[in-house]
Amino acid sequence: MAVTRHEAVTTREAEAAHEAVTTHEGGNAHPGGTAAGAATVLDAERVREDFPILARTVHGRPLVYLDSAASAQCPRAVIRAVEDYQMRSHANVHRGVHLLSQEATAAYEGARDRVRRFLNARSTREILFVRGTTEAINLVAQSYARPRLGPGDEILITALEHHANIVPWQMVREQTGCSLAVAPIDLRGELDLEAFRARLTPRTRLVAVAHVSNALGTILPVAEILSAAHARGIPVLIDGAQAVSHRGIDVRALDCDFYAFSGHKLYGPTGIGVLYGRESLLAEMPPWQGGGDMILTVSFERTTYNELPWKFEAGTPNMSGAIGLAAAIDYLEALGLDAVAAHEQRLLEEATAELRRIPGLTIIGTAAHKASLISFTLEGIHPHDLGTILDSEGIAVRTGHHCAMPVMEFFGVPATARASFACYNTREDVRRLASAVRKAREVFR
Ligand code: C6P
Repeated sequence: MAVTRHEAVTTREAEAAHEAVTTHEGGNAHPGGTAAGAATVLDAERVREDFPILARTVHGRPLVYLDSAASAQCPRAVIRAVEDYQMRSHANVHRGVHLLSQEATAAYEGARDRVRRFLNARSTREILFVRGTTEAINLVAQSYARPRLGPGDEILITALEHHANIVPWQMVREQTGCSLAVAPIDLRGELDLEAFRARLTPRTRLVAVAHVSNALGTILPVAEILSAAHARGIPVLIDGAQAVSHRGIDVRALDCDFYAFSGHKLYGPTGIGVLYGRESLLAEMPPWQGGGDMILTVSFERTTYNELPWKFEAGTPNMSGAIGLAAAIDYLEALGLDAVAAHEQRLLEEATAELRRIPGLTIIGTAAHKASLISFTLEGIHPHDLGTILDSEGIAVRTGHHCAMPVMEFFGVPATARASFACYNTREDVRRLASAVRKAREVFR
């Protein structure tokens, strides 16, 4: 049966991924984490072989892909899982009695359980498939915040949020008359935790914060944020778009209320993402979109809604996306999140040191705890021009405001160039980035 075949494909690829990790001190490499006391080292050259796109050239040069914070590349395991589903089992889910529909349903719901295990959620009722982080946050805004909030109520965010964690709350503000409070950051790009705590008031009804800033790399102290908010009985949404590929997320240990992420930043397909929600909260929330699949019964007088999680999934869902996402999680856990994180942190340190040596280069975002991305400016060169020169060298970085215009305003820059590092990047990539930036500097002198 095709469902079994999916499993066979992902398991085989996951085993291959496993070989890319060597374990020292005699321990075994554990998917999803490192055995206590064992240090795993990722063989990035071997990992690269799993990502077909990395073999291509750009403008005649071997590709150096440093834009994984925007969208990470897909390993062959993900491409194959999607292809296999489309070639063998594709049909609409939850609807048909025919075999293909049953296989598609089993694979789609199996993917939901894979995400549940990845996040260590209690139940698949807490795992909603959405288009991505943006849609997840909009769902909470419209279904949790909008019906509850009114004038006098406040939503608290931070000054380093992505637009996806600002604009949905502004829309709720317009719809309900509530207000939006913003906790400040400092010049390193770190959240001022004392100021954050001071902004929690009896009016605060919801806190929404990034786990990792996409523009600065800052890792936020989410445990402290959660305990401060929960001490006042305030629920917390965490925007995990930039966190999930770099660290294991345990929603039960975190005790967060909502956690949002996108598949395409986790080596999965685009158009699929996840909202984790605490079941007691989701159960009380009305559906936010109406249509097929989210109902139990419909008459012209009255509709009754489906159970969780389907109450929040109106219409035909993204089956192949969910299946691809599950394969991406298999792949990443077989590499080992600890091994990947350690590898990326080494690259971050090396790249930071290399770039700091370049005259006129300023790193924007120097928090003590950073995920593996570096935002920077180069004196006398607009980041877009810099990006174009790097592209001509085969190096893909993102340039612009990174959908975080308030962050750019805070640091007084129109834009930055951003290099982000993933499991498949190497020291050679860092070396080529630094040498291309130096070359750009010469061009504009
Ligand atoms: N950041 C980046 O290059 P979507 O587009 O829904 O998958 O994710 C939105 C989003 C939300 N929060 C954070 C922290 C993010 O980084 C992103 C996406 C990309 O930084 C594209 S702007």
